[in-house]
Amino acid sequence: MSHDDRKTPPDALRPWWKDAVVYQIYPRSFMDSNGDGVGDIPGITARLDYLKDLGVDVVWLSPHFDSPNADNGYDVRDYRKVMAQFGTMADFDTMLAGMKQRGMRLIIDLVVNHTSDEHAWFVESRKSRDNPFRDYYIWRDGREGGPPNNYSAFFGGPAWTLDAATGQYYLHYFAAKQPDLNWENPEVRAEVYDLMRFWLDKGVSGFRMDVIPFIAKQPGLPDLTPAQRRAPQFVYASGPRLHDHLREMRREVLAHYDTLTVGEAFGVTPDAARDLIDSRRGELDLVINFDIVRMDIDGWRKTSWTLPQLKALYSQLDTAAGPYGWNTQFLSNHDNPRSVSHFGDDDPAWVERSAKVLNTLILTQRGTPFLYQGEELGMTNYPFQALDDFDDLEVAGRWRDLAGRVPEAEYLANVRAMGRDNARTPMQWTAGPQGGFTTGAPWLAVNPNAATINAEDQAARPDSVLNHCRALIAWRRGSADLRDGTYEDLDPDHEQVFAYRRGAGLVVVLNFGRETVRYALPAALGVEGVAFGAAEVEGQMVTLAGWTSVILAVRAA
Ligand code: TEU
Repeated sequence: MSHDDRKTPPDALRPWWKDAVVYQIYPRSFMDSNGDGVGDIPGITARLDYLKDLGVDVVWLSPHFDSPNADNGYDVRDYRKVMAQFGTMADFDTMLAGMKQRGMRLIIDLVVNHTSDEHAWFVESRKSRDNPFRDYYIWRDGREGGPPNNYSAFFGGPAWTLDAATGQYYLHYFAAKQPDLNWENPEVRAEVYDLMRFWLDKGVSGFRMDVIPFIAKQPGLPDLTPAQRRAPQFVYASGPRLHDHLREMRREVLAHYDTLTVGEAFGVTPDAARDLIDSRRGELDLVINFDIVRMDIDGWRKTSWTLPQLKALYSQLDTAAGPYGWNTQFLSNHDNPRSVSHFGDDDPAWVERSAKVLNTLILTQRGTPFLYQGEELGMTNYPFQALDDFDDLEVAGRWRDLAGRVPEAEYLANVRAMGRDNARTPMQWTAGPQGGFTTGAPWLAVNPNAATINAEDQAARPDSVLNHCRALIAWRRGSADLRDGTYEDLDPDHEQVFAYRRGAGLVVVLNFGRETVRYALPAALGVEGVAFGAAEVEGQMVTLAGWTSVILAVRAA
């Protein structure tokens, strides 16, 4: 019997997460229930019906653990404790129960490349060279009065900090307050597996794994070459022991539960990602690939992108996943600008239409869609005026490296476009004070456009971005072609139209510009009519108004 490589397994064997729609919550900015200006877990619980109504199957919750918040929770002080600002463990249990009642699952953020420097392990580790926890982290002697090698940290400066107490340096790929764990130490791995079981036993359905490819370090930690220094993530993500660690984690923990694991694959090319998500290898289920969201960034500089380049990336990712892999589909998250400002048109006259086009793209590509909070409303970047308006440590950290070499106005223009705080401004629930996010003073300013872009208004308007998302998610459930059909780009070179076939029966056509386009579909496809959306169709000719999209039913002629 011949085997068709493009077929995914029959339904009974099909993992639930292939058909799921995932929604990311950044808890600090989602909903504040107690007026302290910081989002919290009871706030999430209060909005579960909103998520259910939208059609969300899985929530990915950014870190909710006890943390001194050097990096908003991506610096964990205690993995078994809930961040006090977010509530209590009882609040967490109530939230999880509420999700289960509504048929939703929860995945949490596993941040185990590094801990906070305030984690008990590091507090011990730095005490003396012979402390039992010394080997939980990566300590080295300096070299010629400086750090052990030339690694740089993502948030500025070297990736090594000298600790006066013992005269050695510790490694941190991110901030000095985020020391990297030593995954070569079996005790560290056992601790991580244990904390994973703690949360799985509570009923969470898996993990989004923060910079997981970075856990395996390069043997001997050799210096980076000048070329590698421009993008050290590719070196940090390719330590030889990564696959061993992930397979051990699967054997020890994940194989005993029904989970979804999605690895943040910063520094992993689509081809290298293939092994991580190959279902025969038992490593990860999905990865978050950076090629699309970082297609127009070079270091800290925003460059440009074109539609043909974007299309090439979608095809490349689809091919790279191969028959045994499955992709994630997303255009933003808490580390990237708002998708409508990045890939759409956030001019007030076009923001709604272009947000609908982008959400259609996310929800109709082959793979599991991930929506980031506010994306279902078309929330935009924030009009930052000065470097001081940013809270993110990355903005100040990189500026320390660049000041004096780069004009401040130039740096500001780049972080305005690409800075992470664009995505972290509070969720816009209403047109009222502080967008209905808090009754107090928000930790980060609410976008002034909450007056016109907010959930309350959009819930009441049938043609809103929110209702478009909701309808498409519901429609997608009934479409095997959208959930599982093959992907084929029908016109890779077109500068304004993105047209692709999904399975045998559907073609998606997206207009990425303000001008109306008349677009002819290939003669070999018989157009049967509009399946979802609205457009004028005459024979092979589709007329799409500026920033609109349509899904057509087709048959091979
Ligand atoms: O981010 C990984 C990461 O390296 C980048 O996305 C990062 O945000 C930076 O812009 C690189 O220049 C993950 C988390 O998603 C991020 O929020 C954390 O700050 C980071 O890891 C450290 O835990």
